[in-house]
Amino acid sequence: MEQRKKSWAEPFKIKMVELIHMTTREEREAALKEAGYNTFLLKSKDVYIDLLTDSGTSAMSDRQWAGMMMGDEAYAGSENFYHLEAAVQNYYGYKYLVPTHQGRAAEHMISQLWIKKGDVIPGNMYFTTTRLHQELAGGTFIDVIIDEAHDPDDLHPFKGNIDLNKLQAVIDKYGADKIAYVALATAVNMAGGQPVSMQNLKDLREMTNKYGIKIVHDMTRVAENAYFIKKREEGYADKSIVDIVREICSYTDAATMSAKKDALVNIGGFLALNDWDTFERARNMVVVYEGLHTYGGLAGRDMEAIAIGITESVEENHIRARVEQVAYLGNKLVELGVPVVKPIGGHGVFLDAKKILPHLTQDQFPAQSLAAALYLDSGVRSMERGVVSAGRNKEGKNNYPKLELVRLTIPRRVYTQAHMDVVAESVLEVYENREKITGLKMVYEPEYLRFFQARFEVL
Ligand code: PM9
Repeated sequence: MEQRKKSWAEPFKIKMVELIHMTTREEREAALKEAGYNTFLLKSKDVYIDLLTDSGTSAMSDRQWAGMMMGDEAYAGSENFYHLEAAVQNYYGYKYLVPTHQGRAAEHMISQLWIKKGDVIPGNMYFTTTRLHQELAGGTFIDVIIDEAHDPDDLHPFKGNIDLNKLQAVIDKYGADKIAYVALATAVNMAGGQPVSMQNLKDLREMTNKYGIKIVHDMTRVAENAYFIKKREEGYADKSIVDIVREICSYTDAATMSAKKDALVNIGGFLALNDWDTFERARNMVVVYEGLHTYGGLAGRDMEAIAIGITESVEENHIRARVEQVAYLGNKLVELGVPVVKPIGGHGVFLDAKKILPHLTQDQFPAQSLAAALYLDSGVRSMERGVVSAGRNKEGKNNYPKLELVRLTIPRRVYTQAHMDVVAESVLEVYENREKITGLKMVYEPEYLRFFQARFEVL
């Protein structure tokens, strides 16, 4: 007899709830105007379902909260640091750990340590904070992700892959000694949470070894990437997520981590290294910017929560429910005919604003406008991932990314399937009234990472 397909369900039950507030359309209109049509500037109290980000918004487990009570808040040598160090060594296989208050602090350190002025950093699509730190260190990011990643409709199963021909062209043009390192992200955020295949990682390692080029792994969502490898790549169906995660990390030399995502905590991150020399320099640097090398800007209790969160993040039932919940929303929107990035990624569903609002030029900020319209409709908060996020190039001109997206990011262990249904209904409502959506003009633009604080007015 053929085996019935088994549904996934959340591998937890709810012990405590946080009440959320529903607003009227008039209240949302006022709130949006006050926020300059930027969802980052909305007050949380004015948001109904918050899909701005999966960063620091996860629900911690009772085990993690119990761990918080075991915080050893000694200035130096906190017991929790050693628990975190052991978790990083055991689950990821990196030798040395420098804790940081969040991911971008680790990006700052590795950029300052490994990038010289005039260097280039090839990588699989830019990420906002990562590229900024590379530029502040005097480097230039070069995108070497496969072309399929820039096409929302392409169904390539590993749209996060690096195009080795593109990388070879960068090596030929600049020479290996001008390449600071390859910036490799797993579950590529700006591409829509798209994974990298293990084969691509192996090939990349072989190629970089030939030239003595290092690989820095942005492992912020490595467990989600591992889930896709298990599901889609030949030879991995029977391997555990733990083993797949370790194998991924084994092909890289260093890692930056925002523990606020995969690792299920509200704050924290780290730099992980394999070479002692860089570790010593990073350990010295962290005392300048973050705090002593055994806490790096974190409380002992925060490090304990991360250590426990790492173990939970690679549990099979957890990662399956996490990624499949995102797929549930994504597939629903596909069925409703709403243009989204396909295949559905690991941490969110990305609406294709270029396709939804073809009457707006990219200078009229279609994704920003769509995110504002969605909030107005239902109080669902999303994030622009298009021309505003892409910022300006070194000559001060706007970058125009091919992908102009609105990200519906799903926090881990926070919302139910019913919330996903409400989100889908609201997206459909906005989609059906898309002709009425007008563009925006930017009336305030901060110097760095403009998407966080820019203000807009309706055209
Ligand atoms: N990502 C996100 O919402 C936080 C706000 S947007 C900058 O997706 C990657 C792949 C990330 C990331 C943050 C960071 C920075 C590095 N790499 O926010 O500094 O997705 O902990 O991490 C956000 P921190």
